Amino acid sequence: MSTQAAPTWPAEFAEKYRAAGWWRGETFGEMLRQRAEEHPDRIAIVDPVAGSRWTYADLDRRADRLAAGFLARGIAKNDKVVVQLPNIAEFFEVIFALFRIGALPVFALPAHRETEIAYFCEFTEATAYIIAAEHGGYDYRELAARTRAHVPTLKHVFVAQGDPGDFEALAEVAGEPVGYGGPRPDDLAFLQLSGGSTGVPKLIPRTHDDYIYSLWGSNEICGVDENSVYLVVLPAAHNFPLSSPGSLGTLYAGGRVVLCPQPSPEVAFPLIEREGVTITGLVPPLALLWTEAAPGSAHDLSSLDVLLVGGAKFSEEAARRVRPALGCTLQQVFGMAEGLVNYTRLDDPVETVVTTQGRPISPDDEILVVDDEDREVAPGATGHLLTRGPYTIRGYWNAPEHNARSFTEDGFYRTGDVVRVTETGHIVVEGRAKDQINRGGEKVAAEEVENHILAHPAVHDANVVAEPDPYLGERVCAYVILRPGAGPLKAVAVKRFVRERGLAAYKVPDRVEFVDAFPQTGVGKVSKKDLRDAAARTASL
Ligand code: J2J
Repeated sequence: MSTQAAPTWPAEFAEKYRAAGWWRGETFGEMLRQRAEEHPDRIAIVDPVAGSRWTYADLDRRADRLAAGFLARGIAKNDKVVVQLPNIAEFFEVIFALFRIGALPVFALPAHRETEIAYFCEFTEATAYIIAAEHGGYDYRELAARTRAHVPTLKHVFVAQGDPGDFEALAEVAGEPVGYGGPRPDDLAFLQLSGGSTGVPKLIPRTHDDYIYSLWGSNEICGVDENSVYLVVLPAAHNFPLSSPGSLGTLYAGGRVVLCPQPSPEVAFPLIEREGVTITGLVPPLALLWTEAAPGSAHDLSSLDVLLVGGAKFSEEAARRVRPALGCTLQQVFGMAEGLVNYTRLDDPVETVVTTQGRPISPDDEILVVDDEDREVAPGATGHLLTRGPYTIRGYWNAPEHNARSFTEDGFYRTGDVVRVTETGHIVVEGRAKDQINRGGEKVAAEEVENHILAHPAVHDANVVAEPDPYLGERVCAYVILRPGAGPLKAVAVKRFVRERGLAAYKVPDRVEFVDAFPQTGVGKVSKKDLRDAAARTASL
């Protein structure tokens, strides 16, 4: 596959972003080296389960040795490596080793299963796949064995933690550091996953230059510096905890990253107290849970300065409860792995913080709000959000047809979000035009789930829509038409069928309804709006 697979910024834009100082000409590998030279003994990574506390010098040395080991096994610049790790210290050792070589991590989530992993490996022609032996009661070695059996390019499986079984332990991979011609700042650093609205997930090509800008830009807005302690609560590879400002922003600033093995208050609150956590990021359902648990908690949460909430719309009432319950400043964040990230500012008035999703990081983030015909709407009116800027991609990786739909001719990304912009330039998310369900921050592409349901021999047709849920915001609801004479089918059988096809659990429909026909629009297409309305009525019964 060609290395030109990812559309990039036209030269005049790249020059502009460099001249403005947004792109600093740094790479992740050099960045870590510099920090390790500046403050070798400062703690970079805390993994409370393993009991490890790595200094910047430790992380730098580990990344170097692992990079040498990867190179010795033939993993080279531009090779793709699917990384599916829980919140463990090795995640950082692995990605910095790959960054040093210029091999590209492909960020999978721990929830992904056979279907998703096989697709990432096949589509990227990945040469290696990195897992933990077990996590959350699931054996990733079995997943790896099945994946390797039908992905011929996959030469290596490395197990970062636990018994490696038939595979190679990551701990054995280390070699003596050698020189390597690492990547350039404008080279790709990794492939991030898009929430997606199509049959298969799209991959997002991010460069060192653009991503590093989103980090230091976020650090300035969120007050992250060398004294910051960031708790990684959400899955480490997701764009939000990785970069807004997240673990990588914190490492850029020389602060400390603490890994939280799971997001419940029972696990997170003692860690906040013990490690003096100053900042973290949560999706709305978790923010609700923490807000409810904090007042009765015996743990001292007073070190927590800033709570970022984003990934899905945070309701105004819930937003108002954050400071009284947790004693910290709320920052709403509306971001996307494709680029654009908006934050409410630390000195914004409370009303702005609780009623808007913030404004862009960069003065060079261009925001357009347009109608269905791409005409700009009147200021303050609601429309589709298009954006272009110094850390927003110009196209997905190897997806020319999809890119023609998802980007305008002049390079604006069609976010699929429906927004309005206030007089102060803050964005309010009003809805969504993309065919996606936002299940408490986890994105589910309707078409992907529909395709899996359609594979059932008794199913004639299927449509998947969001239905309201008081805790998650939205849940996945499937409407199914059975084949004539197919005999009865239970909802649980459909759910089991989808799960057994090897799909992440969060994509399995929460509810399945059997119907005789789908509501139609005037032109005879299925009306998803009517299905959503029907789902909302049932959900409120
Ligand atoms: C409403 N919808 C939101 C919000 C994201 C920081 C924070 C989040 C993400 C993320 C991220 C929302 N209110 N506050 O990458 O760096 C929905 C929108 C958006 C989509 C992107 C980050 N915050 N959303 O959630 O790539 O629909 O990134 O387009 O997973 O989530 O999803 P994702």
